Amino acid sequence: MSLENLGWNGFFENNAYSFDDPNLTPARIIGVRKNAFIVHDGDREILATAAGRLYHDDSPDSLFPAAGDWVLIRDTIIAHVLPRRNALSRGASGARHGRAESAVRGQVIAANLDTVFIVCGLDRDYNVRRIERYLTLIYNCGCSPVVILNKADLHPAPLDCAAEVESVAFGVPVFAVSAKSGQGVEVLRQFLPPGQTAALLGSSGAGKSTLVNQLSGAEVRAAKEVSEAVGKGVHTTTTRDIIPIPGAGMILDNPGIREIALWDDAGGIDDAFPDIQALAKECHYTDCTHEHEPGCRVREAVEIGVLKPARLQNYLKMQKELEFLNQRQEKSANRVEKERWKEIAIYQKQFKNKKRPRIR
Ligand SMILES: Nc1nc2c(ncn2[C@@H]2O[C@H](COP(=O)(O)OP(=O)(O)OP(=O)(O)O)[C@@H](O)[C@H]2O)c(=O)[nH]1
Ligand SMILES: [Mg+2]
Ligand SMILES: [Zn+2]
Repeated sequence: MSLENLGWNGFFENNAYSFDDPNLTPARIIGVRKNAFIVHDGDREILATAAGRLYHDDSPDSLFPAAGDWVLIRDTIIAHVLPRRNALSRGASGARHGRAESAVRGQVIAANLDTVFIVCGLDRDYNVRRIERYLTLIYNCGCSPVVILNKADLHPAPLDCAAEVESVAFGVPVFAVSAKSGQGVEVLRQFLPPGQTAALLGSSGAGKSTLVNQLSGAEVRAAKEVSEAVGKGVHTTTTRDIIPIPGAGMILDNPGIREIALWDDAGGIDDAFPDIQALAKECHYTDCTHEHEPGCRVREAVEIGVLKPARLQNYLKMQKELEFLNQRQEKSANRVEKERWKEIAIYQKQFKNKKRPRIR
């Protein structure tokens, strides 16, 4: 393994130069554990911890290490996280029920990705609306999606599903495969050239770890089994790990995702719904919400059967979520600003009190 095989390139090198410290070594985060990280420096794997400073520094430029990050280490300490090419983030779990503050924090699933595989089982897991949501999330993060419809062996007409997904995922490659038997898996290697990293996203049980095993030709990941004794799945993935595929790139196996909360609003929704976007341009009102206004081309398209009502509903739902998120982020920014002024006021008061000699 060399740094280049791990994905090191001029972009990261340029950023590393600025630190100009011979005691710092570049390494990539290939595994995330509870309070530690597994990093690879091109020669070996090292169990490392993040410098205390990284836990406390919440300035916008300060990054906390995530899977796929390039970092600078000093022995076993991660001293700096280098700027990211991209980062796959979602709303922090518990965002809806948690404190407002946690709601406006994103969770970085992984950084510096070349491809994101959306893995969807062709069993009860199959859901076109969820795929649309994944696409919005992935486009928002500036990553390239590929849809993998897994467990094709369990479905009577997997190609019909692939066609259905293609009709909502404009220009996105869609493949029906069986990770278990290996059928159709080989074509995925085109997205895994040496030095590139692909991440797997999908529900628990979709077959992500099975796919990693099939691609590596070895049982590198424990795949879920249903324990007869307890009737529950065991071996469900709980860690994020980047696995090198022999003779190819790297693949990041993630724990299954239950809820895909949108986080960024970087135009991903427009990329995921280019059909609605094009129709909306023709609506009578430029700020048409496509819900009740006259002269709405989007609703007309639904009426004449060109656009599926469920797709429009999904789009509007996500649109509202993003608006809500923007409002909360703005509110939180205002609060932070207010708190900063409060601190300044307290400081000024203390300063004033100090200057004045105390009279007993
Ligand atoms: N029939 C069939 N079963 C599959 C296929 N791929 C995976 N499975 C089974 O689906 C179950 C779940 O597979 P995993 O690979 O553990 O799923 P996962 O996505 O890694 O799940 P989490 O780690 O919980 O997120 C296992 O029992 C696999 O054997 C497939 O192509 N066909
Ligand atoms: Mg797994
Ligand atoms: Zn409209």
